[in-house]
Amino acid sequence: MGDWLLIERGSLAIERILRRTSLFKRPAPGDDNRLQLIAANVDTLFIVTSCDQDFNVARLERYLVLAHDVGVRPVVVLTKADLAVDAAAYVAAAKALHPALYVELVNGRDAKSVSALAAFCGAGETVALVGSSGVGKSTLVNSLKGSDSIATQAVRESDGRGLHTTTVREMHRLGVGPGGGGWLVDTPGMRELKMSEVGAGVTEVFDDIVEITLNCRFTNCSHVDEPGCAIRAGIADRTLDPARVVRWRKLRDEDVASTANAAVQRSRRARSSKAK
Ligand SMILES: Nc1nc2c(ncn2[C@@H]2O[C@H](COP(=O)(O)OP(=O)(O)OP(=O)(O)O)[C@@H](O)[C@H]2O)c(=O)[nH]1
Ligand SMILES: [Mg+2]
Ligand SMILES: [Zn+2]
Repeated sequence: MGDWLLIERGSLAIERILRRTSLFKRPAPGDDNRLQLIAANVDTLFIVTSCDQDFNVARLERYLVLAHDVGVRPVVVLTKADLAVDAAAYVAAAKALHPALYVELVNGRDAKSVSALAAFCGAGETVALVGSSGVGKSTLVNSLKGSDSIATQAVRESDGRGLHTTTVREMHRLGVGPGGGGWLVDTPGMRELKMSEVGAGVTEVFDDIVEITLNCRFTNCSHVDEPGCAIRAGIADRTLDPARVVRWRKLRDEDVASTANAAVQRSRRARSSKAK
């Protein structure tokens, strides 16, 4: 599949061999600090979530961090608009994540409804679809292709979760014609999305908060109990959303910890390969 990769290896050096316009990676599920490459050369990331219990601001922010970190344009695609009582509320919550964020509300089963997404899928464009199982990624691909060749499956009735219908990453070519010619990468629903070495992405997604920290009296302010903390002042005068600050700190701390951990593992591996 040409440039398209799914690699799971013990060595992080792979990242340096690949020269891609963009490269998604994440810590592989499990605790051994390996990286899993998700997709390369992606122009646009459709972050797919449904207008129901799948919708989760903290998880969306994680995907946004990934997209910003690799320099891919993120688009939040809200599916199952036809089933939602108040779809506009989901749109508003998604738009609040970042001022410049594209948010599209669709009924993924309806070709007309997804036509706004075709603008991102023109000739030479590659779009990867990510999100939980059952949110309708494969359904979107079918509707954009104008076919029903890709398997989809109803979500479990008891809790609305998907059944992991798509099990491997697959590339699909959109028909040539207006709004066609692009490539779609359908991916299996992700169970967890850990973050490592995405500090730049965290800074971009939370650029407003990072800017405010520049006004803290101490450059190493932890924003907990220091005097002259601009973050706490912002929370106090309600210009900052405390929940968003908490999510920022959590992502930043997670990134710092796992990045340090990955660096240690990398040098350990380098030393042991030299010793051989
Ligand atoms: N009513 C409605 N149903 C939808 C919509 N989008 C998807 N579905 C249904 O949701 C179910 C799951 O859709 P899939 O496309 O298989 O979901 P997926 O994200 O590809 O799931 P995995 O392959 O498991 O990751 C199917 O029964 C779809 O028909 C939508 O916008 N509205
Ligand atoms: Mg699927
Ligand atoms: Zn502070």
